[in-house]
Amino acid sequence: FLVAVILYFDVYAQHLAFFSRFSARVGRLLIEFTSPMPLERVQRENPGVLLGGRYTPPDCTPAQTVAVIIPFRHREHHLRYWLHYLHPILRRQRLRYGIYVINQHGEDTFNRAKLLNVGFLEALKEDAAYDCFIFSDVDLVPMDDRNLYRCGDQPRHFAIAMDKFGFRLPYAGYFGGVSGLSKAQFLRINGFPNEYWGWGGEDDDIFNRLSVPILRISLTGMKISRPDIRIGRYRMIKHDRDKHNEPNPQRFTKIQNTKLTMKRDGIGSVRYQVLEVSRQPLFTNITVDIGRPP
Ligand code: UDH
Ligand code: NGS
Repeated sequence: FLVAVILYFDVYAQHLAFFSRFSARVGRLLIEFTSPMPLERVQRENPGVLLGGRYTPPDCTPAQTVAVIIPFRHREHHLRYWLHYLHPILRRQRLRYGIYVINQHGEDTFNRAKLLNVGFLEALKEDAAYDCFIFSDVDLVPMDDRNLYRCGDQPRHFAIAMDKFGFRLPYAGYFGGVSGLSKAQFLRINGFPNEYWGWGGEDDDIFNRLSVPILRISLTGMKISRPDIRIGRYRMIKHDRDKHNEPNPQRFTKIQNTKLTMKRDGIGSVRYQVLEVSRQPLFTNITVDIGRPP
């Protein structure tokens, strides 16, 4: 009997060890962007990911369904690295998730926050079960898989220690790069602004939305939650400034007025036209006409 018990635990331990090789989180990761990354390789290495970039863990029932939203135009090269690194991380984190690349059509001025609003609505059209939204730039890869891509009681800022800022927060109110809000948190601030055309300020506007008291009743603003500074580390893929995403000269005045503008400018007022939804093996690509600055 004793032998049988010992044998049983031995087999069980081997089983665990076998599984953990594929699925346990590992902590710090080695991230580099030098070797070429063909999409076929990324597909081959992620056979568990379903069409459209959907994944459900086979061995547990996650509490949340996470939509990862990526604002995008002309960054195919970055997207391949992002998919290569993020799919295995999200899988190890046992998430039920989908990846949505929101591709701005045409060559008019880029508008990151408006694309994120579109991503929120379009992901929900794909699957009404999404209750957590992670908004990620295409060029940011976490260096530690303990930085969990899920939502909590408070809005979450994930990219707090980027290599380009010396692995520190550049300023206390920084909310750029990668952030996450539950559906309820997102709706409570009327989503993101649609009126920031070009580079800069839209993330500060989102920070203001989260931080100011809402309406005049004493609803205090929400409090941003962040991971430990040793865990929220990121590598950014180096790149030059994109065309048609010049610094927006209006951004400094606009972020002074968030409290006034957020009621009329947000998820409730976003206008756009979806041109194509294409379910790729590792992500869903949504090409959208979001118009141009007035
Ligand atoms: N994005 C695109 N295409 C564009 C512009 C932006 O996909 O043409 C997306 C992409 O997800 C990117 C995000 O929007 O990660 C944020 O834009 P960004 O990468 O331009 O912002 P960042 O602050 O860089 O990272 C600003 C230019 C820095 C130039 C530095 C030159 N050494
Ligand atoms: C601030 C910008 C933010 C931007 C941050 C980091 O100054 O939108 O720098 O920029 N705010 C304004 O311009 C009002 S970065 O160093 O990543 O290019 O996210």
